[in-house]
Formats: sequence, structure tokens, C-alpha cells
Amino acid sequence: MNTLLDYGFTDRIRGLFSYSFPSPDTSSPEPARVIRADRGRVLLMTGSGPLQVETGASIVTGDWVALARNDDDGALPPAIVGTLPRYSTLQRKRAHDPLSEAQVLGANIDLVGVVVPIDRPLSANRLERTLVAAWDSGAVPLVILTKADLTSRFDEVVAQTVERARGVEVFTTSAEAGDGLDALHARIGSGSTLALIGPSGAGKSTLINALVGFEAQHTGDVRAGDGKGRHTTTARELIPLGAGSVLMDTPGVRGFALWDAEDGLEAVFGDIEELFRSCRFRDCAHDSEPGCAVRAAIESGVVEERRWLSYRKMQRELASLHRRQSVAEQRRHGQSFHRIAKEAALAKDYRNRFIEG
Ligand SMILES: Nc1nc2c(ncn2[C@@H]2O[C@H](COP(=O)(O)OP(=O)(O)O)[C@@H](O)[C@H]2O)c(=O)[nH]1
Ligand SMILES: [Mg+2]
Repeated sequence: MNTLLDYGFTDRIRGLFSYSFPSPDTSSPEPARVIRADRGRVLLMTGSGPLQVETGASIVTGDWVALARNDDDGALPPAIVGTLPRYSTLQRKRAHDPLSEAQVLGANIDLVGVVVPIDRPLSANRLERTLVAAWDSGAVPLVILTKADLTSRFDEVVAQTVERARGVEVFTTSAEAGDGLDALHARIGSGSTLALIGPSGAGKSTLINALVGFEAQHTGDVRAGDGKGRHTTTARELIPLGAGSVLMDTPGVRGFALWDAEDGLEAVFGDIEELFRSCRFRDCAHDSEPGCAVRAAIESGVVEERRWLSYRKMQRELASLHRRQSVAEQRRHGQSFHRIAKEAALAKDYRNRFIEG
């Protein structure tokens, strides 16, 4: 049976937990990890096996929580009474919903594997954007090329991916042929959580099955004849890999609209941001100003123009997100101000009519 140790409960987490939730007696809350989170309900792994718990809190896959069993007083069901601060948060802006909250895909992830099928390589812009989100989560990104058996241009695609990944480690795998799995296994090591992100059909579930050595996840395979077997994963969930390591499948993450990802932008485009300091003018817009270090770097071929434009686009996106956030913020303030003013007017009216009058 799987227990907490199979879900990444390392000494570090144990330490964090006992710091945040000191346990004076045996009825104190116990640590548990969220294997999957559905609306209002989460599946936890506890020290004594899985447990489903209702919850109103916004808890996501990968969270470490404090669970109160409420055994002795039979009236109360087990409940989550606290959450450990997340050391990483993989999130994106919800599409088509400018003012909504971020969508958190997972928490407490150590490695984010950006899964790219070798037969459909990602555009450089998309790869950069995904790496920005991955770095920004606080985890360490990896690029994982899948389906290596499906290309005749293997060396070319790998070399191109390595170049575009700019220092992020690139792993090449074929779940079909069993290639590259040991290296990936070794990189994951013990006690860490690897989340796989990538579009549907990229080979995430197949890779997870190959890594764990059995059919832990449904894949996009369609059985000949009856078409059955077309189960695709719909939930983000944790799957134990052994040695306390955990895989997280995040189905169907096609793209990343960025959410407060300045740190990620700096991680991927630090070389460009560094150039800004060498521009002649402090407020250089990097368009046509004399002495612009960015233009000079592009002209001399040090910085690829495409990369500059890709950076610029993400920067604009974040700027417009912040503008909308601050408008929404002001509106909230305005509303509460309005309410307070209205209440004050009512109170005054009351005084006028009934007390002073
Ligand atoms: N040839 C080959 N096909 C693969 C490999 N990995 C996955 N596939 C196929 O790619 C399709 C999508 O895989 P799946 O794991 O469901 O993708 P997911 O949506 O990212 O989870 C399935 O038909 C798999 O059989 C591989 O290494 N080689
Ligand atoms: Mg899948």
C-alpha cells in the first residue's frame, strides 16, 4: 500500500510541518498530501493510506495539508485544518477571463518537465513562454522531448531544442522504445515531484506509464476496432514513482497566458534585461534611440531579433495584466468606499430623524 513516504514526504517537509503545526499531543493534525483536487473535494494521501475529504478551501494538487481526523468526536468528519506554505506554484492566467484569478495547476513541484513531442517540435516562442512560466513557478524546468522513435531528423531537432532551451536541461525519450528513461529517472532522484506539462497528445501519460513501469495513467491510444481505450486524463494528479518521488500529470495544458511572471521572464531573458543598463539613455525605449545596447546587440547578431520580440510581447502582456489588476483593485476600493459613504449617510439620516430631531 502507498503511504505518505511514497508521495514526497521528505525530512524537509516533515520539518516544515512540525514547525507550522507543532503537535503537543496525539490528537494534533497529521500531515497529508493532495493527490488530486476536484471542486469542493480532495483526495489525500495520509500516513495510513488515501482519504477523501470535503473542503471549501482553495487547495490544489501537490499541497501539503494538516488533517484533523476528528476521531474521538464521531459527529465531525475528517477535515483539513491548515496548509503548508507552497514552495513552488505553477500557475497561469485563465484564458478569456481578464479579471479572474490565476489558475493554479499544482503546488510544491520541484521539477517542471516541459513535454515536447519530437515529431511536432514547439515553436521557439512557445517554448520560451512555457519556460518563463516554469521558472516563475519556483521549480526547475526541464525540457523532455518525447517519441524520439518518430523522427528521422533526431540530431537536428535535439540540437535545435538544446539551443532554444538556453541552458535548461534537455532529455530525449521514447516511451515506445524505452530510450532515455533511465537518465530521466536519475535526474528526478528521490523525494522530488516532477510535473509534466504539454498539450494533449504530447505523450505525457505514456511517459509516466513507462517511468513507473505499469499502466498508471490512461493514454490517448485508440484500440483498433471498437475505438475503446480513448480515455484521456482529465485531472491533475500525483502518481508515485518510487523512492519517494512523485509524477504529476497536468492534462491538456496547451499554452501559458502569463500571470505575474516577471521572475520567470528574467530567468529566460536575463541577458536581454542586462543590456538595458548599457543603453545611453536610462529611459531608452529600445526602438530607435541612439546608443541603444539592445539594437546594437541585435544588429551584431548577439541577440536574435525574434527573441527580443518574444520578450517584448510577454512584457507587454504582463504590463497589461498589471493595469487590469490595478483597475480591478481600484474598483474594489471604490465599491467599499461607496458602501462606507452610504452607511455613513444612513447613520446621519437616522440621527437626524430619531435622535437629534
Ligand atoms: N511512437 C510513439 N508514440 C508515442 C510515444 N509516446 C506516446 N505515444 C503516442 O502518442 C499518443 C498520445 O500519448 P499520451 O501519452 O496519451 O499523450 P498525453 O495526452 O500527453 O498524455 C498515444 O497514441 C501514444 O501511444 C512514443 O514514445 N513513441
Ligand atoms: Mg494524458
